[in-house]
Amino acid sequence: MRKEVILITGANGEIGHGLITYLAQHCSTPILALDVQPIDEDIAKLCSRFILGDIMDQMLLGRLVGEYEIRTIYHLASILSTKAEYNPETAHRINVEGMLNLLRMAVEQSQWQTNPVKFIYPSSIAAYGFPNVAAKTAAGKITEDQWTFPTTMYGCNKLYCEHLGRYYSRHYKQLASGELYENRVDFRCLRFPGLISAFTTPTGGTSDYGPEMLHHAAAGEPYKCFVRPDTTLPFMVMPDAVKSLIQLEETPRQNLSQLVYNVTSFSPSAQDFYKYVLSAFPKAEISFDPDKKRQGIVDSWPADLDDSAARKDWGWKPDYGEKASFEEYLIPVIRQRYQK
Ligand code: AKB
Repeated sequence: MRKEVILITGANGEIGHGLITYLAQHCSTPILALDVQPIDEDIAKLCSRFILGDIMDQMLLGRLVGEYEIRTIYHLASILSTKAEYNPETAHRINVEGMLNLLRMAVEQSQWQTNPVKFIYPSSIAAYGFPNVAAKTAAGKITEDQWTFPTTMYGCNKLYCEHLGRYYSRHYKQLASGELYENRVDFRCLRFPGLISAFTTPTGGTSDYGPEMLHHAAAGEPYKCFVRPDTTLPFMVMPDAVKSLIQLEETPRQNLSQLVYNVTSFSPSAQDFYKYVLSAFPKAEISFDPDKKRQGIVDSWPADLDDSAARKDWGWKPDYGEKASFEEYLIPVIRQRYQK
């Protein structure tokens, strides 16, 4: 008998930490964690097994199909927007070919099971692209199908991977005879805003200025913010990001009218971040030193998202608005962590 598991790729990343912590407390299905980096001890102990391995390794993924009955895949592994610009072709291989490997594995798994494998994929605001700040400001809240003209390799990868998910769930090998590929894969995708965790710091992203400002201030380190004070992006704290992943996974398929959903919570400017950080850490040394090129990426991303489809179809609502995110989650938890 193969063992039933939930597979999490990119398990040692920011979302992986939050998701594994939640699942270990609330879900009885064992967690199989995969990452190219060794996993932190505190989450390793919450997993049934950790594999130090690469999503590009098809032999490894093939062996997992033989060994496990994978019910749900959270495919979190990805090269983020800033890092991807330093080596776009490598990022493309990891983000797109890695996704293909996982989708192929999910279809293969689904053929052995009564229900298709649920494939949960975090996409991003990077899938959008505005030509300039004026267009971004004029657009305000945008729906899933507006302004999908990404300017970064990461954004192009995310948008294309959303399409791959749709292809693998609805059209994979559509010319095959009989019912061989009827039971394909149950693909479900969230477009996340910038995420902020009180426990981990992001690496390689462009929405990183928000969380970096906060963590540097708490650690007593000076910070130069690489965007202008008026720069605005949508954000969400990690507990809400995890909540949205779980809620989307649990929603009956028939309630989902689309494959890709925006989710968001609040849209602070970098100046708003600065104010919250300074009120909690009055001695923080924060300055603004915009980097023209990274600023350009942030200016191409929306200031706000219309997440009404998620609210309507599966009752999405964040627990933390702007004030609660800072005052009830980020600041108290971060303060406690850095005091230790
Ligand atoms: C990044 O900045 O690359 C990510 C994202 C917005 O998806 N945090």
